[in-house]
Amino acid sequence: MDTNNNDAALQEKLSFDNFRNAVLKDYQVACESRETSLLGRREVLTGKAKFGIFGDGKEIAQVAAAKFFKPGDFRSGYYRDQTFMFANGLATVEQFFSQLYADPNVEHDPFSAGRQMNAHFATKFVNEDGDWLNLAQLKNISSDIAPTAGQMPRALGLAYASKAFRKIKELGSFTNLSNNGNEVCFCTIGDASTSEGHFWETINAAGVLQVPLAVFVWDDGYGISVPKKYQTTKASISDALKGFQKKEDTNGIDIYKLKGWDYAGMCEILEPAIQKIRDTHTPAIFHVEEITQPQGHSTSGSHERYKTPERLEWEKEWDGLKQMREWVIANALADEEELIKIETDATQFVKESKQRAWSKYIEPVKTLVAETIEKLSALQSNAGVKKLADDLAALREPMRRDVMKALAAALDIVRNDIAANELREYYSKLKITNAAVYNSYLYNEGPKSALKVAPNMPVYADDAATVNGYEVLNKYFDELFTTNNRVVAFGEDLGHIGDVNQGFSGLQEKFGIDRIFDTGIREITIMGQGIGLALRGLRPIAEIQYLDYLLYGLQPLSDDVCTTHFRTAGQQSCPLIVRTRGHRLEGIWHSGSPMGMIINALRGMYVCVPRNMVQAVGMYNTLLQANDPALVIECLNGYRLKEKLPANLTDYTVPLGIPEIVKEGTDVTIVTYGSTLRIVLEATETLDKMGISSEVVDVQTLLPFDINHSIVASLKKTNRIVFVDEDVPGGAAAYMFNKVMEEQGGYKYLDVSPRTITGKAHRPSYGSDGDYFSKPNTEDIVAVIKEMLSE
Ligand SMILES: Cc1ncc(C[n+]2csc(CCOP(=O)(O)OP(=O)(O)O)c2C)c(N)n1
Ligand SMILES: [Mg+2]
Repeated sequence: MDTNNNDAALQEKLSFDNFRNAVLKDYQVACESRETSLLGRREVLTGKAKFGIFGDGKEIAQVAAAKFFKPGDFRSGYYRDQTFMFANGLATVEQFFSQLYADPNVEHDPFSAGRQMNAHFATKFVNEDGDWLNLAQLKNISSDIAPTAGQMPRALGLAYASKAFRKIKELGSFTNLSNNGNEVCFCTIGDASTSEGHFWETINAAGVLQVPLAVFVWDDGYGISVPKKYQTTKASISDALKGFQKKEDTNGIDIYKLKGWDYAGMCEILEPAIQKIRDTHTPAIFHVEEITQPQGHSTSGSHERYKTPERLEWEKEWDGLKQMREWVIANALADEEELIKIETDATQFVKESKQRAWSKYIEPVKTLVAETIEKLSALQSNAGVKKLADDLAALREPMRRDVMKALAAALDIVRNDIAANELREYYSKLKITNAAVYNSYLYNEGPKSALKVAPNMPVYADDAATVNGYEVLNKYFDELFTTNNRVVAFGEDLGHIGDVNQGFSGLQEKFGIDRIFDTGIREITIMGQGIGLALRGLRPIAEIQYLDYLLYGLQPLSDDVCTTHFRTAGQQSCPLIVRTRGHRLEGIWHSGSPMGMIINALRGMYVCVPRNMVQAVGMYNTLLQANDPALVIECLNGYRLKEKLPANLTDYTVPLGIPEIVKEGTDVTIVTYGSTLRIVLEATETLDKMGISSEVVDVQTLLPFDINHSIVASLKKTNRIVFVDEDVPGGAAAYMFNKVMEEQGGYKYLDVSPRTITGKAHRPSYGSDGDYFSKPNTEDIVAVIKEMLSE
């Protein structure tokens, strides 16, 4: 009896000690984080870093939230979350400063290798070979982006992936990627950013889909200087969202209000709430109110300009650190002395971390400067060079660009002097090293590069069937979903009816509603759903119903997908395939071909423009073997054209960046792609009859473009070239022109001036006549080429 009592007392003491220690650890992290903000701002104001944005004021809310972030979970957040990162052991203060200094060494700034502004975090998802790590056992941070609310669509997708893993039985074996879909996506957003459409689209989709999404709104009452009365209906996001509240017999979201300074209150609400999200996949929003921002928005301005003295006073009083400190004392968890020790230790720790980060950042640059000065000293006899070396040596905080500028200037002075040969070589070598540091990883460069997929020709049986274009796709997707469990496809009208052109007809019935499904009309979050699935190791094919509506989904692609690999220095990959259909059909919004816009906005994705469905399938196969994201634009008017059905549907590949000569000729090279190719071929029949022999090149992919420079080879033969597409003047035709003339040196082989033939600047008029007079037509092409031949 006695022993039992002792045990119970001991247990109680232990659990009290554990509790006390955990609280004090949280207070310590909060203090370190605050100190990081204060010191970080100073580093910017004294010129050691360019810009700084910090998480001061959110410390207490974030140590509370971090308690419930488990291995396997994901975060999709924004730049205020340093405390959450520190509390989870996913960032150190030293790493935080390394990023502030833009240290390009990925071991120092493991979030972005100096490529991102500070407080833009990430963890590693893929290894150097492009294989996914064991994400189910890691705490995962999808790489932050600066566009406000840009994290929302991705958050939906990361949460949605848990649902996919839980529902799709074929995914059961991917235990490295998910533990039965138990992973919650923690999403953070500022109060003002909830004004963005992205926020509303995401919340609505989450309420419909029922996914494990926990949205934290850090509400400090301002978006930079604009108060929430100008941002949000009723100046309260939780009040405005009330109609979304889930009830017993409805879908929807749970809504909680928290106070950002109330450590105990937040922990109490969050523990069961996060567990409910994990268990039931009911999304929730945590409106964290009464948050402060002691240093104002960022280093770019001061908040005294827009906050009243009363507000500033209130912020001091309700500072989370102060409140937590009082709570700790009031509950006798620590005494004044203990807390002062935590606070002074924090100050010291942050100072030392900062110093370590600075020396790690500056030492390699100083070494480079010393090496450069030594190289320059070989030419010391030249007074100009000597001055350059002296100036470089005098810089207290030199940068790599100072070295490059000094070297370029020195080489300019000494010109062809052979004594400068070594210097010239050194300069060239540094250019290459710097390019590797600053310009790499836009696409996968390792074994998972789409450009490394081996080409494999389609094979045709002797009695190969001739079928409609859509049937080629339909049979392909049928085989693909049978052989590749990681593929899911979704979009508007894609599930039940099998897409508006029947590519997926009958396949939902066969493969289930969780692998092939309909979505709401919400292109931004369809892209987000794809992003999240792709980041978590699946192979989503996300559909945009018509190319014209890609514009709605373009922001997540351009800002998020295209930069993922680059901004994480290759540590995250987003192998999303966006499928759409476009080019000419009818009317202003069903016939667009805004390829110039697309290829400019989507560097970082590949852009495939197959001329028919057999080519499209080969491109899908190529992409599915690699980790690069891509857009595939099928020809809207090609679904009912007849094509021969290959026998090796899921095996053959179309290599990216390799044009195909679809008709050989000697007088003129015509470069084109997509639907226009058929118009061009029609024109060449007329030209043939006139005795003009034309060579027609299908570029097949615009990104990448003709990587082996095969088009200039054709031009060498014909000495005449014309680029044809149905984009606006100066769009993708001008891009192809530039590639061949400048990059491939095509200008050297011209007998007559090169031409572009494009659509008109306006959107196409309706009907077949509208099409004829708006887009390039056969007669226009014939006329231009006749003119070229007579020059
Ligand atoms: C799409 C977009 N518009 C504008 C900006 C510039 N900007 C950066 S932060 C910010 C205010 C965000 O306020 P809030 O969401 O409340 O977050 P807080 O900084 O207050 O935590 C603005 C307007 C941006 N980054 N992205
Ligand atoms: Mg705000």
